Amino acid sequence: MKIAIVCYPTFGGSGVVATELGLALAEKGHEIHFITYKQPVRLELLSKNIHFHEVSVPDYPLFHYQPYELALSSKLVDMVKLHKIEVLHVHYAIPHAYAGYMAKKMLEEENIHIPMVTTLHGTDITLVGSHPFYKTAVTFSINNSDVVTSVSQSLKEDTLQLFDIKKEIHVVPNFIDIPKKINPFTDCQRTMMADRDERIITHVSNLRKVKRVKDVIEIFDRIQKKIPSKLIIVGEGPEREDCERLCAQKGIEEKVLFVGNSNEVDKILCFTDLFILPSEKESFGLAALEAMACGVPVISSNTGGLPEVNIQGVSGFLSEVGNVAEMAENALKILATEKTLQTFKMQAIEAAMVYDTKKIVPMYENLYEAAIDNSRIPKPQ
Ligand code: GMT
Repeated sequence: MKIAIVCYPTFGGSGVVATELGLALAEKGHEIHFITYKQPVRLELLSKNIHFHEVSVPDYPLFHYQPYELALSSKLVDMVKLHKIEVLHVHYAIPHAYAGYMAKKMLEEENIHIPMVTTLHGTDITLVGSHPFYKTAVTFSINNSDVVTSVSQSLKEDTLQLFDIKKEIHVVPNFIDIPKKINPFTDCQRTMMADRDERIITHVSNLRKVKRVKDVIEIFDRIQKKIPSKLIIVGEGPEREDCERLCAQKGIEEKVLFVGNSNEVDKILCFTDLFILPSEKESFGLAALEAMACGVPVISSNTGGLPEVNIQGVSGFLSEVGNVAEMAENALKILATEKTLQTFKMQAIEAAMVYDTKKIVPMYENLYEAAIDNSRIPKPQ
């Protein structure tokens, strides 16, 4: 199939999922066209089946806000015609589903019928999409997608509760290439990060309020009082400065490393003993799944889709949002002995296997095929 993928090219989870999906589909022989404003961070243009088309929005003094949706929908029309694209897959409803719908309509004028698959990722529904400023347009673009998917059962339920949805929502969970994750590094360079007797604890996110990064520090503070340990915080975002200040106030700044955005998350996970994700909201928690696939147990909140990924007492533990005392206690349980830690590490990998790329990507292929078949059937006037 010839598939166009629209996504955010940055470090966010939705862009990562879209890129990994495109790469997996290209490996299976599909022709993939990424259409976005910058080359996605995880995209390597080394395959004949992968194409990248940049959307540019020229500056103009009249524009207070740049009309990105307009430029994107025009680009989509041009690329669909030029490359004979058969299906459009937009990731993150805002504004991609809206721009995709406009492209579809423009193409219909020329008698080209292309189905649009919209994947809902989380904040496009829970934090941003349901805001009164966007809700009408988001509802419209979901209801006018040919196929709608959500990355977890929990996100499907949130969408049905927050919006007036007339479409079926298919749950297609996020995925991970497990064989690529298991022991990819022979030398983990652990000693560069911590002393031999220290445990390494990691958090990866875009350091926004919703991730509750201060809770990560509170939990770590309790852990480091009981066992020698280091905390690595990966990612950039608005909470970073406050969190650095909090570490200094607690006198633990020497034990906490803020490493910024990284393309080497797998390397960091390779020497990590425990992952912490105490988010306020989390539609799925791709970061937790990535950790588990690398054999790292997870301490998380029990919000949103996290209980679908992190299995209580198996791959780690879940607690109510904000219950840092219980999260720290559970972390100490996992780290108590080498034997317990190894058991949780093995169990984390096993739990991650449910979401292996090979199991999930065919779900998207089936939906594309059905959508293409359906778009060929003339609709009643
Ligand atoms: O919150 C983020 O980390 C970014 C955000 C995004 O859309 O890029 O992530 C959302 O989508 C991810 C991929 O489907 C999910 O794994 C995250 O749970 C989800 N974030 C939230 O719901 C807060």
